[in-house]
Amino acid sequence: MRVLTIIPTYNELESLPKTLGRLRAAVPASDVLVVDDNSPDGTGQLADSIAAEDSQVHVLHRKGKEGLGAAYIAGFKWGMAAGYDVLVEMDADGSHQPEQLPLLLDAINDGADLAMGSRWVPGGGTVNWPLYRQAISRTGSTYARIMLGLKIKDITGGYRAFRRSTLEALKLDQVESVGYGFQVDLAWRVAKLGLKIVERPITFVERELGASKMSGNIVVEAMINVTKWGLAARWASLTGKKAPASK
Ligand SMILES: Nc1nc2c(ncn2[C@@H]2O[C@H](COP(=O)(O)OP(=O)(O)OP(=O)(O)O)[C@@H](O)[C@H]2O)c(=O)[nH]1
Ligand SMILES: [Mg+2]
Repeated sequence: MRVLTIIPTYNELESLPKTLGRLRAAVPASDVLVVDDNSPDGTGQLADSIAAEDSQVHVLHRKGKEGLGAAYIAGFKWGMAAGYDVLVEMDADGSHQPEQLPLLLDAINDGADLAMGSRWVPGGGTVNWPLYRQAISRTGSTYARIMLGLKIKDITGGYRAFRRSTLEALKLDQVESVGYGFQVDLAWRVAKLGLKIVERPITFVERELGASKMSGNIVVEAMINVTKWGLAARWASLTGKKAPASK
């Protein structure tokens, strides 16, 4: 299994080298693709200098900040074109511990089409994450679970491993959401295809360095989309037709 771990970055100058070092030590077999949106702090150049020393590290430079979702889609396409079998999503800020990546890869080996790191299953959790962030995450996941009729406990989480065939089956060009909405969107699309989704407990650690890019708008976008998708799915099952607004 050829594994590519994709790390999107925007101003992660302090965090990126630590995360990369930990990842290369924890899962040496995984290649890495840093997808940088022309970070003003020079993260892209730093990634280039690390890549120059390590042939398993690659860098994709994008013109400007277009959001997490667009960065991942560009990274997935790069990885699929390069022939990887498993594509991993991992934040640069240390929240997704590289040492826990084998848990997700094991789940893929055991037959999962999508393995999701989960804070909200037994054994999972968070470290130094403010209570209000935990509350937003739990409430958002519960709302999405009910609205979309899914069993996934942590649907906004962004530590995931996709089997290549899963990404091939998705229409990546139709995914427009950013931030948390992007993660929910992908999980919802995988679930609708009837593919096998497995959650594995992870411990999510609050970032120690750099600034968060999370915003109220991202949360609102995700809630509005989940409501739209949930209503469209209900409409479809009631009428046997696709709802006019569904994608
Ligand atoms: N390429 C790219 N990366 C991004 C963009 N926005 C966020 N990221 C990266 O995506 C990852 C997650 O972003 P964070 O700011 O940590 O967002 P978060 O994890 O939701 O928020 P915190 O929990 O507060 O850290 C980090 O590695 C960011 O650098 C973007 O527009 N482009
Ligand atoms: Mg973060």
